[in-house]
Amino acid sequence: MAKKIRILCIVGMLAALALVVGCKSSGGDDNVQTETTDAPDGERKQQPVTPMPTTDPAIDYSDRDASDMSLKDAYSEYFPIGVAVNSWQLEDSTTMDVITKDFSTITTENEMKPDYILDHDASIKAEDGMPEIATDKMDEIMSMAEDAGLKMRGHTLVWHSQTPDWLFYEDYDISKERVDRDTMLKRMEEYIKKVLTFCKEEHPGVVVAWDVVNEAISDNQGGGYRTDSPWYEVIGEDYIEYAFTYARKYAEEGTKLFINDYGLNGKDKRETMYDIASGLFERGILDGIGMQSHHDMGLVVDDVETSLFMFAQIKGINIQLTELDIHNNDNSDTALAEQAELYGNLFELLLYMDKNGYADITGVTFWGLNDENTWLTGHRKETSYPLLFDKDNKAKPCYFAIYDALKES
Ligand code: 9MR
Repeated sequence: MAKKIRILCIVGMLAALALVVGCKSSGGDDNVQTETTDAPDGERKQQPVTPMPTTDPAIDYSDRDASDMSLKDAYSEYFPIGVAVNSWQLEDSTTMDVITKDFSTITTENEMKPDYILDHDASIKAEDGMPEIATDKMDEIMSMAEDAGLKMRGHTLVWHSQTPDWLFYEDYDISKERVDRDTMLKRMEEYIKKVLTFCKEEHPGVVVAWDVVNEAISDNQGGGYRTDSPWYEVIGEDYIEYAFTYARKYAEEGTKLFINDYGLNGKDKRETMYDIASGLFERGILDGIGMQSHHDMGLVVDDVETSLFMFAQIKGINIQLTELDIHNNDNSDTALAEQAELYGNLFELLLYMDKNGYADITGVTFWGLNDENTWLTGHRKETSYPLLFDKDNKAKPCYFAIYDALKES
């Protein structure tokens, strides 16, 4: 019954979105790094949406046992379930058992970012003046993934952060001038070529998706490009197009190429993302939109729905939740039950969209394995309990709620 009403609402919503997708966002930039789950200006969706069936927060999950359960198996019909990891976790056999039981893909939380891959000394010495990469760590991680039967999301090639400053300077020396656009484009191409060729030749079939460009959209009102990225400053706004052109040229056939960002449930970033992604998708150089999905307990699942419907207007585009977590500073049973309800509702939405063909959801990755190892505790400067497992890798209520979402939808 609720779903019938929902379908009627969807028809209305699609019509409203058809109007909205014509909107253009303008420029602007700033350095805000935090996720916004709501539209910054309090904007809400164009049509009221029927509330989804919710996971009952009163359910007592304490007697549930996750030992015979597997999220990746339970969701295998719909989309892969992934987790962000660090290499030390892959080296630890107990942790690896936890990872392989519930997840089929991994993303390196840091170790495949330019800061970790680019080799300054070797780049300075390179006779052709092009950037050199160090592949040992990457090789190790990809071998461990391969041995464990895990696929990988590559994260990330072109980003304003965790990319060494020297990459943008003459002779890789920050006391000199920034290089010109043409030199930077050559450096970009060479970097992308070296990383993707290594993946393709040394570990074929392991990396199934890449976040080619990360966080290119401004947090400013109006959205537009993040103009304080060194990539933007040296190359100009078409750096995104070039990055995807090179990535497509050198990536293994079948690797899905994503543009990835946070705060995509806010109107301005959502619309800018739609504009950028639709152009690149039409040209065949982009396959999908990565919605990072760093939420907090104020998550409004309806806002996610609005974004999914808008992005899915780009017919055939993949949508992945690439860095999912829900910040929660309270480890009480009540707070964990509320968090479980949010996670449950979110997954009911994802299943609903995917099952009915309203959006092609091709993966959901959690940004960390357990509450002990979350970036949020440092970032928020308070202990955070955002993930599926507690510090002892015991499944939390949200784990069971995500499982139960399969029954609800
Ligand atoms: O989780 C990552 C953390 O360990 C790093 O210190 C941080 C540095 O910026 O990056 C974190 O991962 C980010 C991801 O690469 C891109 N989206 C936002 C993530 C959280 O900041």
